[in-house]
Amino acid sequence: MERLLQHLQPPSSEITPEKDYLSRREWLKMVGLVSAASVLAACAPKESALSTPEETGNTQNIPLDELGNPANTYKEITNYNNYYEFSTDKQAVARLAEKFHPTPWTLEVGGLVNKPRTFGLEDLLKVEQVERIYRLRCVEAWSMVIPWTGFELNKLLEQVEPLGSAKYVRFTALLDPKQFPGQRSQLYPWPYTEGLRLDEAMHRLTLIATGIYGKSLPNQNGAPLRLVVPWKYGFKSIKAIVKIELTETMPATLWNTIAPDEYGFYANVNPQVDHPRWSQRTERRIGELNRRETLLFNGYAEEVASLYSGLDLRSNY
Ligand SMILES: Nc1nc2c(c(=O)[nH]1)N[C@H]1C(S)=C(S)[C@@H](COP(=O)(O)O)O[C@H]1N2
Ligand SMILES: [Mo]
Repeated sequence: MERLLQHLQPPSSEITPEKDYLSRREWLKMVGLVSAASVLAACAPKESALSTPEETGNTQNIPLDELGNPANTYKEITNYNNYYEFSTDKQAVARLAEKFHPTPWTLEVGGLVNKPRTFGLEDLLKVEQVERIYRLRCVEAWSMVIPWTGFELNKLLEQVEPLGSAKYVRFTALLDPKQFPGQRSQLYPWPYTEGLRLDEAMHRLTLIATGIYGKSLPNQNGAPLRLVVPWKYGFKSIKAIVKIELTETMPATLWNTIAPDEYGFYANVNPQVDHPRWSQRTERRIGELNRRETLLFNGYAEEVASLYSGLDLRSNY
C-alpha cells in the first residue's frame, strides 16, 4: 500500500531549481504581476492567441490567467508531469514518453446515449477549438498555469445525445503495457479510469485538451486527448483517453478504488478540507518560491459553486 500511495508524498526532488526561480522572478517583475490587460479582462477564464515565452524570447508575451497569474513556461509544463503509466518520477516522464504513438487514435463514446459512436482523432480536431488559460492544482499541493487548446466536452456529448437516465460519465485511458512501462507493474488497477457527474462534464469549463501553447499536445501531457477539469485536483484530468461512457451510477475510479479515504469522487479543490496526510491550505506554484493560498474550487467558484449547492463539501470530498 505504501508504494501505491506514493502519488501523495511530495518527494524532496520537488525543490525548485534556483535558475527557474530567478527567471520566474524576472518575469513577475516585467509583467508587474498584474498587468492592465488582466485587470480589464472580465472574470471569465481567459482565451487568447499564444506563443511560448521561449519562442518569442519576450517576457511581455507570457499569457496571464484571469487572475493575472503568468502561465508556466512550455518547458516547465512539459518536464514536470504526473503520468504513472510511464513513471512515478515526474522528471522522468518526458523522456519515457518520447516514443509514445498518439496517432492513429480513436475515442469510443457510448453507454447511455442515443447515438454511440467511435470518433477518429481527425473528427475531434474539427470540433470548435478554444484556448483557455487554466490553473492546474495537484492534490500533492503544487500547481501550474497552463494555456490549453481543446474543445468543450459538452460539444462532444451533445453529438451522441445522452439519455435521460445518464447521470455520470466514465473515462478510460489507454491500456498498452508495450508503450506504458508502468502498466507492466500490477500495483495499480490499470487502465487509469476517472469519472464526473454529467452536469460537471457538461459545464463550459470542462475541456478535452488537444494542445498546449497552440502546439499539439505533448505525449507527457496526455496526447492526443486529455480531460481538463480546472476546479478539481489534477488527478481527475485523465490523460490518453480512449473511451467515454455515460452511466446511471457513480463510476469507480483508479484513485478512489485504491484509497477511498484519500481520493473522493468529487475531488473539488478546497483549502478547508485537508487530505488525511497533509493540509490543502496552500500550494507551491512551479517556478515560485513562496507558497500561495489555495482558492476554493481552485479560483473558479463563481462559475462552478452552483453545481454543488446543497452538497456537503466536507463529506463529499
Ligand atoms: N492517464 C493518466 N492521467 C493522469 C495521471 C496519470 O498518472 N495517468 N496523473 C494525473 C495527475 S495526478 C495530475 S496532477 C495531472 C498532471 O498533468 P500534467 O502532467 O499535464 O501537468 O495528470 C493527471 N492525469
Ligand atoms: Mo496530481
